[in-house]
Amino acid sequence: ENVTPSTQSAAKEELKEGEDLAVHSAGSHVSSNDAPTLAFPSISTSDFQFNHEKASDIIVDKVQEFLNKLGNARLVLVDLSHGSKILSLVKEKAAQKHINSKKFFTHVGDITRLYSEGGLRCNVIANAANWRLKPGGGGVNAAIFKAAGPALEVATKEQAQMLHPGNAVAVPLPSTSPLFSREGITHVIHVLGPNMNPQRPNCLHNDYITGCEVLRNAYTSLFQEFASVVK
Ligand code: AR6
Repeated sequence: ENVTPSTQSAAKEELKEGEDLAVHSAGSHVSSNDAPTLAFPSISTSDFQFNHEKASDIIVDKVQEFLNKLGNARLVLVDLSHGSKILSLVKEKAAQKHINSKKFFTHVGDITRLYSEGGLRCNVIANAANWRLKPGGGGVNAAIFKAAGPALEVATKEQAQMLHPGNAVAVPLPSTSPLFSREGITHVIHVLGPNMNPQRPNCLHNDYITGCEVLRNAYTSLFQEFASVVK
């Protein structure tokens, strides 16, 4: 498996935290000494077909820029498999830049099961959304709307009807949502990234000058929304 010692120990630490939590505060997933944590998927690199090398540079740049501004908050890039190319690229580039691995790390698992299956406590998750902010469509968007139940669609409509590429919107999750009660997630931040897939709306047809700018804006907007949620 493609697991570095640092991610292994981070994972162990998370599991330990998870165990403590289960013993000491069953039912409540948030305790006062928790560092605010945002888990986010790699925006645009699957269904939207954005180049992984370019995306990984942008993720690491934006993480580095925002970690300083976010106090003790943690950022976690999540993907489903150990073979994830974007996770390995980001891990490698983050290490090269000596980014603090306690404040930024990668995690393999389902973003809708971070606590229940991964023992990782995150209070906010990001979604790689579509412009209509609608459920379904596959990928992480379908998974998050399904796991959150109808409450997320209702709560999303109260915040926004649509998104422009490069923008993000934070949605407070009603306590009736299983993502709240089971996983301890209080907000979902929808992010619309640049699209390079000709089968999807607003395709940029390989214009990576615009694409990179839009992806940078998307992460800026995501991390700003996270900052205002946890402030
Ligand atoms: N947990 C963690 N990561 C996941 C999960 C999951 N359950 N599911 C997918 N990923 P994508 P995009 C990873 O395609 O490229 C949707 O249909 C995946 O491996 O979800 O921005 C929307 O409605 C990849 O690394 O988003 C939009 O129309 C990352 O999440 C469109 O796709 C993003 O992959 C957005 O395309």
